[in-house]
Amino acid sequence: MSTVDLDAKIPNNVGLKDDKRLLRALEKWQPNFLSWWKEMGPSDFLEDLIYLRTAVGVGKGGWAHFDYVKMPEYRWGIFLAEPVEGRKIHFGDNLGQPVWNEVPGEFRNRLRRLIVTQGDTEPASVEQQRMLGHTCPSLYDLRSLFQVNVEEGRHLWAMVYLLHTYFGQDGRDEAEELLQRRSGNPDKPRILQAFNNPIDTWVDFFAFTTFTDRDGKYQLAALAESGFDPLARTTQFMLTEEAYHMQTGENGIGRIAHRTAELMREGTDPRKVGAIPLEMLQKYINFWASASMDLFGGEDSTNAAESFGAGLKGRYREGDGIYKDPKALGQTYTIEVPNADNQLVKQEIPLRRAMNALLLDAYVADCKRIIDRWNRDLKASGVDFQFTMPDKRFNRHQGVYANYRFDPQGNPISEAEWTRRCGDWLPTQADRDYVKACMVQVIEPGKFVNWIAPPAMGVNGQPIDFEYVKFH
Ligand code: BYC
Ligand code: FE
Ligand code: FE
Repeated sequence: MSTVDLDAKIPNNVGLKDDKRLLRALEKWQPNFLSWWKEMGPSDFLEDLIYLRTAVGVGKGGWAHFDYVKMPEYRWGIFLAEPVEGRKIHFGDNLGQPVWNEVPGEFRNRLRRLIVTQGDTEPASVEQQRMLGHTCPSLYDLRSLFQVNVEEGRHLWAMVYLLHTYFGQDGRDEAEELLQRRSGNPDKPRILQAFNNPIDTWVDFFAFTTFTDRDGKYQLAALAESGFDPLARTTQFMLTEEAYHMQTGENGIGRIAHRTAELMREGTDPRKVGAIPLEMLQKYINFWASASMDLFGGEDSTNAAESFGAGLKGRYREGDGIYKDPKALGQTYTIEVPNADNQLVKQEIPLRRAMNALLLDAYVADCKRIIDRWNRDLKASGVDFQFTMPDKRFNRHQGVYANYRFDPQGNPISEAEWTRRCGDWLPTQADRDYVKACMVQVIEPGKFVNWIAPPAMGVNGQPIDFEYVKFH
């Protein structure tokens, strides 16, 4: 049982105080992280007191600690889930061997790449969201934003811990570069495209936390199966934080739709009162869902095959014994790819090469469940509108559909039709201008801007009109 050292300069449950070299390296990185936070984290609000939860343990109840904190004083720590005695690699070519507690030499580059890619998304999202505080729809939502932001900061710490501990000088260099790249900067962009897209409205934020943080859930879940045990244990703990981010998104979009439905039922045109029309919300769903599907990489991927074969990245819930063959050999996966006439033709690929496609399928099914929940509420509101999840072929820039055009139902279409219709499917500049104009800051406790309904309940048993942020 690893004990949690909460009083250390870097709170942790990895026995940092007994590893002086590692401790020194991380303590050297810490001020750089803080400078990055002050420069690229939430713009302003650094002196304000935010009602935040902080991890104080990795077991049940480890998240129960809430207090007012200034963001730069948040206790970013290093927490790994408890090790499982005698854990074995449970998929791929090394099936049945004991898990690794050191980096296996032959997989070093691949592993580092996975960790760096994961790590890069965390600060990227904080950068993308840094201006949102100025237009928050309520104090409740402002707190949620900052909760998500500090936890993404902790996710960066989680990956930097692995880089510093297991990858020597290369790892320390990579950790430094994680603080150098900048979301949307053409000279030093973040690694994955969705993390270079601007998030300058709360509609983007809620769609991002619904769809992009949910990619986070699936990627982390696949890494939590890893035969490299420190990665598995780190990502397992990160998943407990991810749940809150996705909930923020689901509730946010749900509350926007609820408010619009309420207005429509009264016979008010949402556009006349600064609310978000449902068709417009659907376009933001289409945009962020498709951008997030790109984060799964190509459907047919030798990278994915090798990561699976090596035992570095498993399938979703691989450890629950839901797959027949833990080696995934001798099976195929059918993808449909367009031919020269833009007709979809079936093609069989070895299952191992389809690991990204399998993870994407699980993700899409999950997204559909969220959309169903929004739709149930719309139905109950008596409004004749239902959201849809865009097909996995729609608006893709990675993978087998990247160079073709499809409508949101996944039917192949011509370039001309795409040009004619894409403004019906994705936010236009006019839509973005309209949504931006709706973003006005509301910070009186218990008050909400006109385009969003209040949540069903407050945070940590507090009332909805609680002072979630105390301004200095
Ligand atoms: N953008 O074999 P392929 C989160 C590259 S989100 C740019 O098809 P692979 C979070 C790829 O690198 C979760 N490049 O795919 C959410 C490769 O380049 P090379 C983040 C892309 O490698 C919200 C080439 O294309 N975690 O945590 O199997 C807020 C061919 O790639 C993209 C991870 O991503 C793209 N979208 O899979 C905060 C997990 N897609 O090698 C945080 C770690 C592919 O030819 N990463 N490429 O030069 C991975 O597992 C894999 O890197 C990917 C790509 C799944 C991303
Ligand atoms: Fe994260
Ligand atoms: Fe997240």
